[in-house]
Amino acid sequence: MSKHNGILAAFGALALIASGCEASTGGTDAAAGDATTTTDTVPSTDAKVATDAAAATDAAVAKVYKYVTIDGAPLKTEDCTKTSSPGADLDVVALFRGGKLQGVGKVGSALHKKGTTPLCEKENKHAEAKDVEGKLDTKMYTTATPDTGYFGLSNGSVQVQIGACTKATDDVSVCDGAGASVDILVGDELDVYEVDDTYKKAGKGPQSGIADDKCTCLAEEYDVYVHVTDGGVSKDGSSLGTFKGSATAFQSKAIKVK
Ligand SMILES: [Ca+2]
Repeated sequence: MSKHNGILAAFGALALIASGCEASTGGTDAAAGDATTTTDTVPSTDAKVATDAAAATDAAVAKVYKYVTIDGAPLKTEDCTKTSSPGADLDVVALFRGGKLQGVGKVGSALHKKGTTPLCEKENKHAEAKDVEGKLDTKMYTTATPDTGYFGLSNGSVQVQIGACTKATDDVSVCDGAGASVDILVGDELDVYEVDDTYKKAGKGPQSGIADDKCTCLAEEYDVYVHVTDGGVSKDGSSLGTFKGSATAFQSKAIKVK
């Protein structure tokens, strides 16, 4: 009996030793765990978000554009000798930021270049590039009185800067574009008012009512670019795409600067 107890006592001591080992092993585990936690502090690697901040640097590098060019070449409309159409008829180029009108074609800034193979020149009764400057001012008549206020682009191009409104307004039929030059930023919106079906009495937007409903006012295509330097379309410019208005989709005029 006592001999048996002695064996049990020996087993108990072994168990204590064993649990002591486990304890020390557990301690090691705990230490390792803490160490791992420290490693988790690798979020300091997340501090590489600072590297992401490089994205902020990218944003800072985003171009600040100074010019808009609207190009009718290559002419995307039908043969003008059949339609007597001198390509897109441009009334206004307007710049919006956050829904606020920043300006329109700057007075005195319009620069017209004819297409390399001019088309529709003799059919074009609206060859004054300055009609792209300033506020929406087209007038269309059903009588013998000539229309006024827009520029027939044909397959050439016209470059303008944006001029601030002398008096703050969000109305393109009021803003004069006679103020200081306005930069064009990524994310801004350019609205090109090409004389199309939206100019009818039943049209939409500020141009509604300018032309009689009998006016055919065909919507025509044009390419839009923004660029940093004078004439820099292909050097430091960004193509914003090809656009065309319509009687039912006025928003197609809203062009995002990228
Ligand atoms: Ca005009």
